[in-house]
Amino acid sequence: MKKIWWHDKVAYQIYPKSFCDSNGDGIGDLPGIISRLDALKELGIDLLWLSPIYVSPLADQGYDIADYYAIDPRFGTMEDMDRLIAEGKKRGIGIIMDLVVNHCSDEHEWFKKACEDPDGRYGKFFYIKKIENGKLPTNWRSYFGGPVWEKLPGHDDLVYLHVFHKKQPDLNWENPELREEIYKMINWWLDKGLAGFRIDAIINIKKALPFVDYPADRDDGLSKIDNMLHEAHGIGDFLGEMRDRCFAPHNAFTVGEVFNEKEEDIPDFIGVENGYFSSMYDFNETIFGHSDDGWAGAKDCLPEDYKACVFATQKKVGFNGFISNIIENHDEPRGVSRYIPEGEATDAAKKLLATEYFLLRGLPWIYQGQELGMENCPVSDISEVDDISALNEYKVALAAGKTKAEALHLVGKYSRDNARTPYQWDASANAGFTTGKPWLPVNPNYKWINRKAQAQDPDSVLSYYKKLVQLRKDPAYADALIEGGLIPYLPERKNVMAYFRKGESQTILVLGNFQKDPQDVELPAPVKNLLLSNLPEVVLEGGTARLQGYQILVAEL
Ligand code: TEU
Ligand code: CA
Repeated sequence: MKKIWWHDKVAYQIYPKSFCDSNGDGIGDLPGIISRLDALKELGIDLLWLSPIYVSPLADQGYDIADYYAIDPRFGTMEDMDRLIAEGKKRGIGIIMDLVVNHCSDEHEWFKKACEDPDGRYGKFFYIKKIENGKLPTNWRSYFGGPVWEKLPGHDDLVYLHVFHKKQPDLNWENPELREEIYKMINWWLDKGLAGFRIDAIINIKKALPFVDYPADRDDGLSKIDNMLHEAHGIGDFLGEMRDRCFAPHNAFTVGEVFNEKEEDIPDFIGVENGYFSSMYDFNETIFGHSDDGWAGAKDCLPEDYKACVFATQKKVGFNGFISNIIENHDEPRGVSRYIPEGEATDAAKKLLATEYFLLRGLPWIYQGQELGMENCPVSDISEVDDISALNEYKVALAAGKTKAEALHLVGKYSRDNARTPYQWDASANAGFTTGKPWLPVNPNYKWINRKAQAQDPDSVLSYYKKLVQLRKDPAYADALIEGGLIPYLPERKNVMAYFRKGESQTILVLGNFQKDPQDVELPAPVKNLLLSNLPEVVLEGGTARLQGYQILVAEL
């Protein structure tokens, strides 16, 4: 198979606002990131995705862009950005930016001009409709709650579409003039030396036409966006055009944030030959347990559920491309707090989870702080919560009959703030993130979960991640661990999560006991070479692995 340059890489996501603050204003920034590049290189990072840092009112923390060609002063300057790209290149780290083109900010000049002249060129960059007989054009529900239609400022008879926040008006991708503006911007950034893009919420750019209502799924009479997306066809026309006009000519790496994909589309999305994107994220375990009733109806993702979700994606994708594997990102709670049963998130369990996802077939992504085993942050009052999605879900939970305490517990469990508390660098004030007042409080556990303490501890979660990265990058095992296939082993065994990585001439077994109680597991073949374990003692007796609680081993057979 043709070797693809990024297949043996390791990727990392930074949420700039919470990573490292260089000037004491409590907000992470580009100079702060540059100052920490050596730490990322030491971890073994090759690709670095930054969540948005463009000019923005931060209504959705930067996913509401008011100027695609400028860096928001709170994060730094374009010179800082150019320096980051250059310093990254020196260290062999490619910089990936966030491409947010399903919508822009209502403070973007395009939208301001649309308000001045809804029938003019810029009015056609958006979905602006007349209110007929006092009824909104459709009954779709925004991802952040409420109707997707908002009065167009200055026009009582007109509304505009926003599938996310009302400060995020959707861009009309049916309009070729809008698409030309988007492609021009993408190419401008790629010409500056970016390695590529993570592509935000991209499945939403193709709406089912004509706009109609869908069956209400709650007593607010609204219908979740997924119901409309299910009827939307033809997104490939836009994605193929964007690839051909922008990504392919620059040989750019792209990874799609794709929810609600249609299974038959996957070969077109990330097929090795000419997919619309280089890769896309596996969100199967991320969306497990979601309910039409919001967080009030959500189900926990237990080890057996996690295993089933991960293996289902591996089976679905197979050799049809190279999926991107995560346990968390800036939109999700911390992985170790979500996929390890409550109260059992020991270092051993965190290392087991790390091993299980990191050695899957695909590109592994580490989200900032995940390499330290950072955990969810307790919430004692709704006034502490920043995340607009969590604030909406709190209201939905109350409306569903939950008490304030129950609704707050759900926020603590699922809020995106869990991933957005400042990076825990050391045990000094504010975990070394800032000398000022952090924009979001630091998790109080920074005193014992922090990078400085772990860097000096050979048994720390951080030291273990470094071993995982080194193993995955060891050319001796690339045959199995990079291009090899994945075959589940004993999938029916409760709380055993095990799989083969099978190359042309090499087989590696990943064998994990995903529970706190010990259990014996028969080995499929003699162990030729024990490559890694998360516990110091590995007991293999006559073809049986006697695994302790949350013990995992990686062995060449
Ligand atoms: O998220 C897209 C998205 O649909 C899901 O992440 C989810 O619906 C959302 O996080 C609400 O919980 C992307 C970005 O990752 C997210 O941070 C932005 O809020 C969103 O798009 C809008 O740009
Ligand atoms: Ca700052």
